[in-house]
Amino acid sequence: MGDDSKQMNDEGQEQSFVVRTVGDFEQQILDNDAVMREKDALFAKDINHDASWAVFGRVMNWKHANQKVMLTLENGEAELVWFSAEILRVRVNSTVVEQNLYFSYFLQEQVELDAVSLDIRHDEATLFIHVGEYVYHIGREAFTIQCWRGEVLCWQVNGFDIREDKHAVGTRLHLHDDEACYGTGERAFGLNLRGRVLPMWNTDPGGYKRGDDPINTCISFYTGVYDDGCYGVLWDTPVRSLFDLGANDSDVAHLTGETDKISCYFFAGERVEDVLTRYSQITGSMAMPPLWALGYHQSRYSYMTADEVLSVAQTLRDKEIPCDVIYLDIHYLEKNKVFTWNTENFPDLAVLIEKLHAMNMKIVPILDPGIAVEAGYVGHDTGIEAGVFLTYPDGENVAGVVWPGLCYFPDFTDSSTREWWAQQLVSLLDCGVDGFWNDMNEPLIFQVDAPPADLPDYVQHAKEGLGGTHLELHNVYGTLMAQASLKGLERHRPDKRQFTFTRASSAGAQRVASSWTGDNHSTWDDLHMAITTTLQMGMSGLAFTGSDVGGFMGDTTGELLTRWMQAGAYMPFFRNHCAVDAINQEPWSFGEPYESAIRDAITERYRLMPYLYTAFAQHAYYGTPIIRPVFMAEPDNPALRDIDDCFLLGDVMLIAPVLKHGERRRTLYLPDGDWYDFHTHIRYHGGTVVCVDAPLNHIPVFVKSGAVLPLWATQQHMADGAPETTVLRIYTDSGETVIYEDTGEGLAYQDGAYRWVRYQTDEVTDALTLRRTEDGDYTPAYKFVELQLVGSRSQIQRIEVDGVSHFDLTYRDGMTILRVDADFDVVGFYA
Ligand code: MIG
Repeated sequence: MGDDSKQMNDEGQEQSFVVRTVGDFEQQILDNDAVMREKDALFAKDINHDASWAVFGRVMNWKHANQKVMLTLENGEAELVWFSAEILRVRVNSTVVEQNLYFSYFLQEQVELDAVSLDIRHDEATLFIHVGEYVYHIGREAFTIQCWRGEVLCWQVNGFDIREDKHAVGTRLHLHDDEACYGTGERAFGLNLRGRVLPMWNTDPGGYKRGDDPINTCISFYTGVYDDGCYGVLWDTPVRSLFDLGANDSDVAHLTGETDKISCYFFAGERVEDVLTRYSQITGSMAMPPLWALGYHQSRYSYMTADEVLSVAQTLRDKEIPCDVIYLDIHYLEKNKVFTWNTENFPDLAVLIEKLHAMNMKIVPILDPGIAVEAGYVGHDTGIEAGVFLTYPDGENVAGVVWPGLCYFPDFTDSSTREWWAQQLVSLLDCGVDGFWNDMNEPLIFQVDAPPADLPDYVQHAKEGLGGTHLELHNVYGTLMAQASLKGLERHRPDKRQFTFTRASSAGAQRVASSWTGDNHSTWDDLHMAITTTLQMGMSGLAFTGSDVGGFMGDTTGELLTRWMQAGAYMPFFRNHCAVDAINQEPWSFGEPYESAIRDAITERYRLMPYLYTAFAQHAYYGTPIIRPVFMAEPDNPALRDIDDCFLLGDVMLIAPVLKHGERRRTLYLPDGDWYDFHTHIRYHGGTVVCVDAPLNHIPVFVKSGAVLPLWATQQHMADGAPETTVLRIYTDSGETVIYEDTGEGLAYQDGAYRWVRYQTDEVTDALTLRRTEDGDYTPAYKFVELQLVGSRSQIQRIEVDGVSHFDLTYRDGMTILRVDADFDVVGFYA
């Protein structure tokens, strides 16, 4: 393949992957195509998507039991269940269906009901269901639901409807005039999705550009934000669906799915954070990742030999560029076949990994789902024997061409298939790999001279014994593959935290994997999109996400790489990765001044680790995104809802990446309140547009006044956890910051070994008080903290720590500095 790809490279980067690789596979694809056309003739259904729609009609009857209300409708039935006052599940179907047909992969296994009581009143036209502070109005003439808290927050126009052929259902929701819409997974658009039609169908476009849609991960959940509040809707089915968020009718969101029944969840809330927390109560949360997963990751397609892997790792160490993880892309495999490796180029995988581990470097290999149709190959033989592959309705295995050539595809919707997959990973795990990278799992198959294709809708899935079609289950394929890989890891090292990430996924995937935003390009606009797509994934419940830093397809430049590394250093998943034919983009590839600027950016991330880790914990415990749209800092300002060229990291930082070639100043809107420049300590008034310096060696970063930032000493990797001393950088003003701490590895946090430390600052004339309180059952190893006070209005002369005065203060870079015991209660700074 190596030579082929070189030659193809000469044809230019505009060509997509798949076209360039077809030479290898063309005949196989054509032969297989003929088979697929035959199956189509037998099994493809002719569906008239233009058939007319009907509503479910009048409420004929209702019953009430505990937290549930059952409605008999003119054209079907509905069931309403309140999981809390703010979370309502509605199920609607045209005929009485078995409840297990609502089995959902999106939900966490145990969804707890808050005990709430329903107080139901009614008049001729409406049922009024009082739950806590909310009143839900159910229209009786035409079944519709409205949610009120004082005023109406969210309502259905037309209730639910069903297409007459019973092959599609839908619901229409009112969109407020000023409403902005977020979520729905990865979208190569701007942040606010109002006015778009968004297909729910995981798709690999073979390299995407702005406007391509859908792409690899679609999540059928959106949040509407408007002046008086917000709400979220989870369309709880992976079936091929469409979210029209005000495109056809500007004040209506029309959600439709190709099924005859629907279950959906409505989440009410005052703030976006509330809606996302409630969403995570239903769909589950991310487990705390190992600290090393928050480090810098170095990848490319592919490091070709064990020696190359070692030399990249060694160069990172020699150049003191912090890094925790290095990657093996498909060239480590024997002829691209998953579960094998190329023993010529990787003669002893276990020894390679031992050497990397000795350098405190982790290693993560790629996994592709396609299993080569080749007798004698372990994946094939064991898979056939265990009967794990997807089939046509006639029982024949479905085949398609991907990297190993003609392949079968495991049916990950079967627990025994996931078991089989986990088992096949043991040999890799025994060599010491530290995590898994799940690729190609939309899933897709190659075509000749065309973008990748999907498996046919009528392909059969086990769906945990319930049975289902690919139309219904395509969108959970990626998540379930990641779940199977996770199972392999958990089995092998049950006491550790796990790291897996995936290209395709779905609602709830945060329970099993993190993700990356697929095959972008090395352009400035893609750097901008990296922010948007990562923000959007955070608004979709899957916040541990990042882009291929530097860009995947095409050649990056020193400046673009530097700016992307600087932005990526503040994003959740921080991995540099590029395509097989792209020029090298390791941190040193472009020499100075880029190399130093990149080293500084990565080093800064490692210094910020305890703060970054807190943002991860907020996601794990509360479903709050790790990086957040700027409007969340000033939710009442409707003008901010489209901003996606800056982002918030955690509660108190704002990042303004440079997104243009040659730019050395950056203009941005700084939200209300005062902010300090993280690099210069200059204080700015927010609530206005500012323009600040953005030299090549850093991008603008702001810290909210009154905040306390924990910082660690520079480290080259996370293997040693927290250093002995932590810095607390205090930004003069009054405010509050919360910091999360635990062991950084291992599962003790699940038994309560963690704590939240609250730092409260109060500024009065000539003095600032810092109060520290902690909540939780964990004591970290560090014994001291170095207090660094930024921005004091007059020279600090004395610092009082729990009643004891200190005059031996250090002054550096405009900061007043003192080392104190880590468990202080109150510190006073006095002029
Ligand atoms: O068809 O494994 O998105 O990150 O380097 C390409 C090779 C297959 C696509 C992934 C990319 C990876 C590449 N893969």
